[in-house]
Amino acid sequence: MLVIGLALGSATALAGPDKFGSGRGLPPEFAAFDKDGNGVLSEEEKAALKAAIEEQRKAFLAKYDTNKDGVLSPEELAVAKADREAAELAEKTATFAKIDTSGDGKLSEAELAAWMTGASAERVKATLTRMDTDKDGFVSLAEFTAKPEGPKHPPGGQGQPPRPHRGRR
Ligand SMILES: [Ca+2]
Ligand SMILES: [Ca+2]
Ligand SMILES: [Ca+2]
Repeated sequence: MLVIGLALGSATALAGPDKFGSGRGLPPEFAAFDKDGNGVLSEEEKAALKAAIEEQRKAFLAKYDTNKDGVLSPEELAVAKADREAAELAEKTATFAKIDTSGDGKLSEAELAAWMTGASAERVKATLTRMDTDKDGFVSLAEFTAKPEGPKHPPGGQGQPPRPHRGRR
């Protein structure tokens, strides 16, 4: 699930700062290919990563290119997108349940603080404020799973295939 995992990475980027900034220069998806663990991918490691991405791309195509013409039509892409969104939602819902230790279906500041280990009180507050769109002081599941309206994915419709990577080459 490398390609999709990369896309998911951003969606779950708020899944705890403890997983990030651990001094490693590579995101976990890439670090897996950093065999000697020096934080840089050698040509050989890059080739392995590329091969894995190509594998993923092929698997992705095989799965969603339902009419087997080698191209993902807007309709086929829509299916892929729906699948990915469902997976994202499932993942976010699972994360939400983990954070909601009281099990009341909403995240309090204290629960967020417990989850964001090492984050300052300001940062916790800022995170809460950012997600708490109805301003009731808690993050509901709907708020937690809401899609941030970002300019990252301009509504295309030109039938472009999704980029498996974000700006890395
Ligand atoms: Ca097709
Ligand atoms: Ca709670
Ligand atoms: Ca709220």
